[in-house]
Amino acid sequence: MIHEMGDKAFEATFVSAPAPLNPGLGPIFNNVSCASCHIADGRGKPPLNSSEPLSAMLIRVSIPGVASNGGPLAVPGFGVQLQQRSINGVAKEADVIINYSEQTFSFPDGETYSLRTPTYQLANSYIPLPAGVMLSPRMAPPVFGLGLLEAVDESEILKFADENDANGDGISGKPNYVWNVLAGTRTLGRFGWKANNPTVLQQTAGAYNEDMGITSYVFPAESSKGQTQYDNRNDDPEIPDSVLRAVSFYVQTLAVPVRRSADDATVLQGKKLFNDAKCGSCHRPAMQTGVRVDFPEVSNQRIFPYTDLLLHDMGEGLADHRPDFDANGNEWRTAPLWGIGLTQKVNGHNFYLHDGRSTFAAGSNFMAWR
Ligand code: HEC
Ligand code: HEC
Ligand SMILES: [Ca+2]
Ligand SMILES: [Ca+2]
Ligand SMILES: [Ca+2]
Repeated sequence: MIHEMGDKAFEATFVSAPAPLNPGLGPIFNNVSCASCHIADGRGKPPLNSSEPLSAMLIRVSIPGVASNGGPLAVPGFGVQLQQRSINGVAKEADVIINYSEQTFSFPDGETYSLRTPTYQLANSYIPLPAGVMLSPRMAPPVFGLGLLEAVDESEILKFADENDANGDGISGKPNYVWNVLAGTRTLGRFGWKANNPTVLQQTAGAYNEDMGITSYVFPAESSKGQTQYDNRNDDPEIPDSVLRAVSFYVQTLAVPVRRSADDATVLQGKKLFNDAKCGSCHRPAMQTGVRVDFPEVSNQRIFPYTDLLLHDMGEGLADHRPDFDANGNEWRTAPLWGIGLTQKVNGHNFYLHDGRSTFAAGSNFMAWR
């Protein structure tokens, strides 16, 4: 029941206030609904060239330094997220222009993949951007199975942490501790490409606030407050608590796709390669969820998310050079791999990683087994 209410709200398109249905969009925003970025509860698609507008992707911004909550330092006049769209009569913050240089590589079996290196530029900003602005491009990730990841006890996750590689296996997973708005302190981060968000509720409220310009009880101030775009409407919070809670519950209870073709020879070969390459030292196959008395749906289950929810240094190639709480500019959260083999089917593309730069051939052996 709440799940279905949340499902509808996840798809609801917001419009600028006043309006009879779903008002409050903006004044500045990235997109108009949750589902416009998390397409079919799956992932977004990056622009393919510099003339395609940003849609299911957003750019976090900050300047060097640390905010009082330990997080990124806001860019004066822009905050910590860039909104490249706005309602009528209001200035967007800036345009984002993406350019790619593309290189093709081959796997040992001859299958090819390409890696595109994107560069990002901001143009037409409504006021001049200060020097030294750091950009972190982020594509909308899939949103299923997150209630399960949220239910894993912190101690279970910290078991895999080995920040200084004390066990000498070359893998040094590190937890992120991030600002938890409702707790009023820093707690373990689990969500977002840098594990920069502690809970599904805060992630959801943050998405309404920054991505769509919709205020709620968790974030009651417009993201544009203090900027010239601010609308001064006395209408906050723009969604009732019940809607925020229902959407959060919807995301928490979205089931993971069932594993397919587990005995297929190609799949077994892929599994062997995955094990031989030690992918599982970051993409941990299994975890146990804790006991959540209030949330039996996700309690006490053995899950197979293929992540450790920790940060890893992925090198200069993938770096955004923008710290996010304890994550430095080279570090990213191990992306969960469950359900990833369905990306082509659900989203019609194979663009992976935080900025969607990587493409694998459709139906790649490498990916199909989960
Ligand atoms: C403009 C596109 C966009 C919109 C609109 C949007 N999201 Fe997201 N979502 C993202 C991006 C990008 C991330 C990754 C953020 C990060 O790394 O900080 C994300 C992350 C998430 C996550 C965490 C996923 C994970 O694996 O860690 C959840 C949950 C989520 N969004 C839910 C929502 C909900 C609910 C809404 C609507 C209220 C919404 N999003 C609207 C782009 C969007
Ligand atoms: C050192 C830890 C580590 C190891 C080892 C590792 N990964 Fe990852 N993997 C990551 C991180 C971190 C990301 C997210 C990087 C980003 O988005 O820029 C990621 C992302 C991915 C993605 C994209 C997921 C998505 O949702 O876009 C795939 C696919 C993947 N890894 C597969 C593998 C395979 C296959 C192996 C073994 C050959 C492997 N990884 C080994 C840490 C690791
Ligand atoms: Ca608004
Ligand atoms: Ca902003
Ligand atoms: Ca408002």
